[in-house]
Amino acid sequence: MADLQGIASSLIAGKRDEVATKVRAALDEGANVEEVLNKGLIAGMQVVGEKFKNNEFYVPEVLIAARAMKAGMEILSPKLKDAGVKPVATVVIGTVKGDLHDIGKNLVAMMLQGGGFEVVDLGTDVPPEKFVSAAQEKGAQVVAMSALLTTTMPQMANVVKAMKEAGLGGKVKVMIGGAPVTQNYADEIGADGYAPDAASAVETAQKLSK
Ligand code: B1M
Repeated sequence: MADLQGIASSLIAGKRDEVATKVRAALDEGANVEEVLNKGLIAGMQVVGEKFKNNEFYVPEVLIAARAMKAGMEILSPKLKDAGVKPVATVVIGTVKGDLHDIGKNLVAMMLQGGGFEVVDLGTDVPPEKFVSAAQEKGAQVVAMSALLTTTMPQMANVVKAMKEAGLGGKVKVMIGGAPVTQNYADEIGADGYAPDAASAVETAQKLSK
């Protein structure tokens, strides 16, 4: 039987080569591609998220685990496409205009990928119109924004406004986060969701894309 638990354990330990070897072995043994993703990689990333939330893991451990996840995904992605496995939903993510902080945003993107989402990462300093056009082009269900500066937070409101003007209001959900951002602020600007950390961001995105 394929060692799916072993894939998860190697991912949690951040062992990139081990994850790749075990994913290949599982596929060679005829394991179902979706099962390798869900019970191996995603299951492992879920544990990483929980540990991060509980302060048992810090940013470096998450980044190393995410790198191991990526190694597994590189092998699995073409097979998933062949098998017609659809992502949970598509999320367009970026750090808002004027803001160059991307460590937290990258963590959120990685955790979302780990949660089975297709993630379109627009990078940093992303103007409202770029969020809008990417959401339209990619047929995204969620637009996710990060801001680390109190001076760039208002850009989030500008994106919400631009999305409404483009007719995406209510159709494409908006979630926001970043150190100075709060649930109150999300309510104030009419965002659909807020998450305080990368692991909770996956839960929020799951709720919003249902
Ligand atoms: Co800057 N910086 N920085 N900085 N920087 C802060 C944010 C600051 C708090 C430092 C301080 O003064 N104490 C301060 C902001 C003050 C404020 O506005 N309240 C600040 C400032 C002022 C600046 C500059 C203006 C400094 C200057 O030039 N005078 C300048 C601005 C540049 C710009 O953006 N235009 C600047 C520049 C930089 C660097 C380039 C040097 C570098 C960024 C490198 C990079 O990101 N590639 C940097 C850094 C590293 C920091 C600190 C030290 C660390 C930020 C970080 O990466 N944290 C930061 C001080 C601090 O926080 N201790 C600071 C780790 C990261 C994992 O956490 O990003 O909060 P965080 O992400 C978390 C959650 O917030 C959440 O999940 C993540 C994981 O749990 N989250 C989301 C984030 N996005 C989310 C989205 C979601 C959901 C959850 O849904 C969509």
